[in-house]
Amino acid sequence: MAVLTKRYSCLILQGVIFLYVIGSLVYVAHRHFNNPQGWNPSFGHRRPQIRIPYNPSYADQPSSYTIGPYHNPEQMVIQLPAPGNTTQRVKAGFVSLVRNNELIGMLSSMRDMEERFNKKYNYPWLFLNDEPFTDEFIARTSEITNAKTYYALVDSSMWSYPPHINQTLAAEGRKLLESLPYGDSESYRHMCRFQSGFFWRHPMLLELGWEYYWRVEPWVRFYCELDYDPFLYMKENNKQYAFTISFIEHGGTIPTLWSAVKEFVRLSHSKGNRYFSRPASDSLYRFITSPTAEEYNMCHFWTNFEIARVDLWHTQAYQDYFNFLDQLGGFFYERWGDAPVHSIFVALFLHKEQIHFFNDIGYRHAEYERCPDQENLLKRCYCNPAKSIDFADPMSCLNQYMDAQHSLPEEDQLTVSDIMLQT
Ligand SMILES: Nc1nc2c(ncn2[C@@H]2O[C@H](COP(=O)(O)OP(=O)(O)OP(=O)(O)O)[C@@H](O)[C@H]2O)c(=O)[nH]1
Ligand SMILES: [Mg+2]
Repeated sequence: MAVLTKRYSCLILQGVIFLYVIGSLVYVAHRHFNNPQGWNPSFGHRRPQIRIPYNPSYADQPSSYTIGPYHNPEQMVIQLPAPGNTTQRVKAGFVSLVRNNELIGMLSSMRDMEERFNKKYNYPWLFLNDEPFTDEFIARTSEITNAKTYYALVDSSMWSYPPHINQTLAAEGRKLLESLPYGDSESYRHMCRFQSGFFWRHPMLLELGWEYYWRVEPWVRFYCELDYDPFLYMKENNKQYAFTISFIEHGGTIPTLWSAVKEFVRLSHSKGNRYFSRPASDSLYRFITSPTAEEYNMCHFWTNFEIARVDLWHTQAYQDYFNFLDQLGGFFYERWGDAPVHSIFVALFLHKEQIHFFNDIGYRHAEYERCPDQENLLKRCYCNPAKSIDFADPMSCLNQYMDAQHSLPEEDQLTVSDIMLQT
């Protein structure tokens, strides 16, 4: 019996040793194959893992770049500020009108903005909504940034039918345009009217006292590393308005906008308000119309990306312009968009040098994107210039923009008003 017990103990011990050896071999092999570089044969120790950081700043920010179109002998050279000035700040921030159910899209846009630019600058975010933001929206959007976040309600004084609007006519207008994008949408019309006439005087924005804002929408992309501050760039270069995509509007949504603008110029003139008395050659009016201003060519800057001075919209000229358009009711009877409303105004009102094209901020909204094709910029971007809406694209108005920036024809010696009043 004693002999038998001894033999079994010996067998069990041998089995344990066998399993231990096999187990050790499997463990060592597993670590080796899963981590061939990190494993160190001096048993039990691991070399610190060598991680090659994914470093997108593989090229330094260039000091300048040149914008085509290549057939245009007067290409535009843009000087960029030196990188790394992250101490000086402008009173500015991001503003987003957004719905609770667009939270994920908003986080996605914020993530890009924070990664490409704002983690170095920490400009605050202001979120606006015609309904109260949910706790989840507030928690998640404030978690994703180190910057301050503000949340404010847009009340019915800025988001409802003004008393002069005939709502039966407005409903008929929606029916007529139902085949066009958002043609039958009531909320889209409130949104466009708000973005045209109200966000810049929202009480929260006024309280923040920002000089400049950058409009950001959910589900947009920012593709390029930014080592300078676009707000500071605009301030130091006396820029009032900036865009990155210029586009041809669907004319069906704004059939009477151009005649309304002309009527506004006529009326203001008759009252002695010469808002557009700048020589036409100094303005960007050729971006939006022909030399004689007969028709609107439908070119506009996409406002889903917009960096501008808040007080541009506080000028008497813009307030009178907006009030006039609002009285006519085209935001509801037709479907006037904030993009053509803003673009027409800045093209007629500003000096063309006060308008800036941010070619170096790669950007995507819906299915369209802008990606710089200059080699020194592209090395800092995550986009494909072959997909960019560019000079060759019939939907783009970059050619009109560049031509308007350079054109100095004879007739442009007239003032903007002179031209608008002559037809
Ligand atoms: N709070 C709120 N925000 C809205 C409403 N409608 C639109 N927005 C916001 O207003 C901005 C513009 O609306 P979009 O629906 O993106 O309009 P769009 O850019 O012309 O159209 P898309 O090509 O579909 O993006 C976005 O930031 C939206 O989140 C609304 O009813 N309530
Ligand atoms: Mg959008």
